[in-house]
Amino acid sequence: MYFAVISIFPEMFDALTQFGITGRAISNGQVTVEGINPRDFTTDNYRRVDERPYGGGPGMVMMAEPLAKAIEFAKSQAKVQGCKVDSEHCPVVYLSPQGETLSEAVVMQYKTLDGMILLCGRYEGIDERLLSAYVDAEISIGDYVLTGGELPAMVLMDSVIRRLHNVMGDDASAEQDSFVDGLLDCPQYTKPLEFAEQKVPEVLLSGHHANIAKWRFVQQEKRTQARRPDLWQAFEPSKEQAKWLKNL
Ligand code: 4GO
Repeated sequence: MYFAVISIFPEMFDALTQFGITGRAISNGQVTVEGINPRDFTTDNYRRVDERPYGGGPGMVMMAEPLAKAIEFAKSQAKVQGCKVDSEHCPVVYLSPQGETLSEAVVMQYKTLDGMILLCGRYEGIDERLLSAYVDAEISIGDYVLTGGELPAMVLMDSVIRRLHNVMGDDASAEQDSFVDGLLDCPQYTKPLEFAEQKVPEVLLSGHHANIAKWRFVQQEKRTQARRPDLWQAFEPSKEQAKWLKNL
């Protein structure tokens, strides 16, 4: 999968590309990340990408033209990388608080793409005409404001990359975590057997796989009811889970 990141701070993406599972997915060649700096597409001596807003007010706005050139370059690179370059196969995605909130459902859609071109704003944001002419989708990672779109872009990339086939060490582990079946995760335990006067639950030492599966599901149910009643309301249990719930 190909990711172009358009950012005046492309080095920030080292945090994603140099470490852990995402770093390995890139070394393996399963994922390609290319930083594209809109400053490289300016024509003035100062390499300016921002200007004062029409209508006045505080702060600066990113100008359309360097970003348009950066996006056009990103599209040519996406094609070199084997992407079909259209909004269906390799969309231009703008990270902003005005976007659709990222969820595991959105991630599952995005993981099927050839690639994406991620547009990271700074300052007060980007000239609206650039957005209406070039942006296919707008994503938010939550209801708060950040100083730039780079961290949200990395959040989106991480959530998509870990869902790609063969990226996680254990294929099952990506299937097990929170939200995949619509519930929060169960508690996890490892060595030692006792810590801070708390023992590991006996059932996890029993080797009885059916009992362990049931216990874990009941823990998920308890947690989800207590912490996320909205998720519990929407949850549809499997046949086996329905049976476990009846026997509580
Ligand atoms: C995205 C971008 C928050 C998000 C951003 C978010 N803040 N909640 N800031 O996903 C344009 C200039 C937006 C700074 C950017």
